[in-house]
Amino acid sequence: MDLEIFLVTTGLLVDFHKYWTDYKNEIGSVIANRWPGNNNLNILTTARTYVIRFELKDFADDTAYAEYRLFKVANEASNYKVTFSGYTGTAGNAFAESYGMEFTSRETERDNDLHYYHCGKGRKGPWWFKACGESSLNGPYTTSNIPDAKVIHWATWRGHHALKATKMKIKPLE
Ligand SMILES: [Ca+2]
Repeated sequence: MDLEIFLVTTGLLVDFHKYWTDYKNEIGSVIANRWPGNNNLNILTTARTYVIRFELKDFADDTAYAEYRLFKVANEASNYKVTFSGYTGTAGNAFAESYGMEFTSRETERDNDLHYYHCGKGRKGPWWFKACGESSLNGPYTTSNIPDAKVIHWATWRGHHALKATKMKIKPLE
């Protein structure tokens, strides 16, 4: 089975700096700039065992990836806590910081990260932040390689420099 595309950020079609209920449900289209909904991710990853792969492209069109097994998103009562295991890839293990973290979105009452700061608000895009962590793929899209922790980034690969395109893909393990 081909990998199912989970999130694509390759342009400015969708503003991902949205609220808890937006992320709970689907954002964007199936074709591009999409978040499938945290409830859907919980249902999918509870029913079967999934692999997740992050595919990244910088503004020189270089690419890298990071892959994890046993990707699971907990239910809303657990604030969509994310767990996974292992790491393989070429982009570095930036997502390790997010292990066991709950989802944080922009509202004050949805600050579920471990920083005194509100990472979802400060980084302008919801994510499984820790304090705040080395990855952020729902941040503001930019058209050049600017260095800024608020942009879409994967710190173990290109530091806090903006990425041109990202994809998150999942597929059942078996
Ligand atoms: Ca916080």
